Amino acid sequence: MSVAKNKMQKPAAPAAFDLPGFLSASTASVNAALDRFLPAASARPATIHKAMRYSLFAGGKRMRPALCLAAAAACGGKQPAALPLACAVECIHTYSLVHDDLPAMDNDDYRRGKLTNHKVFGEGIAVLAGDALLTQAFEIAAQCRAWPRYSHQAVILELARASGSLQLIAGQVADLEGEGKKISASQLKYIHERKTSALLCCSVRLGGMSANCSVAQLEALTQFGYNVGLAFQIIDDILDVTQTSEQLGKTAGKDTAAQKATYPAIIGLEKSREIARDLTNKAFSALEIFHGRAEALESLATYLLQRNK
Ligand code: GRG
Repeated sequence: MSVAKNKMQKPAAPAAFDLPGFLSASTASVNAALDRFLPAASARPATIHKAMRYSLFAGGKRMRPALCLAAAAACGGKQPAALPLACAVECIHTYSLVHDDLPAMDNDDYRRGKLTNHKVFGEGIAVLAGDALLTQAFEIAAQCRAWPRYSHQAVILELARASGSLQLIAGQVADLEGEGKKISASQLKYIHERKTSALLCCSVRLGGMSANCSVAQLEALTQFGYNVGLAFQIIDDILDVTQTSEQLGKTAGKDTAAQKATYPAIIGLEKSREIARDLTNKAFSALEIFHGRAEALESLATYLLQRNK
């Protein structure tokens, strides 16, 4: 038998998932939808709408919307149903970055490779732009359709809980209060779970809800989101000490300068990488219930572990 014939007889290997294609398509859809949902830059008062759009369209990686759309796909959902929720999560994420960059918080000059919101529009407008983005998120989410298993109330509750004083804000408070102090690994985990993992987890859960997912699928997405979210923050901590400001599009080395507790500072770089890998493996295991239909989620988890910005 010739070599050529042998090759032809081999069963075709499943085509590798095209993550760059998925990411560029999801980013384009999310950007177009955000543009439709947000008031025009010229709408009065123009300053606030320009400021909201400035940070929202500054070139973020759009990972939370991608996770939301990928989760919807794993549950057999259609993109148009998930899109408002993907946009809502990105508005909340952007609000948190605008406020985190303020002088009263992390006091940063660069974000997403551009001057921070308050550097361009002033502190007062930056506070208001963050407030307006947070409110916008709920306005957008309220426009999604309801599903047999998930009402509007369930969707709004999901967003409110992830961004409220027991999750995102709790993480930020603990982060602020921990600056300059020696904190334990378990306190650091508390911060990471709330500051980062809660919104990532919310993103995949909302994606599942938009596909009217089963209770078991929602639980699997919760496990996936929690573990990927923690891994994401550990990688963020690692990048802060291993990458340059140019590579990150934000000031590198900020955590060390602010004497912030991070995984590399507490347990070292290698151990931090190992934990991020273990968490990603746990996230993969959670996807077994989807029997190969969660390719986009799997691919995103690998990408988030290996990213360099
Ligand atoms: C102000 C309530 C409030 C919360 C702020 C977002 C945040 C909490 C702090 C910013 C610093 C930080 C390390 C946050 C953890 C989440 C995180 C890693 C944000 C950066 O997310 P990316 O990398 O950013 O997805 P882009 O710009 O790509 O969207």
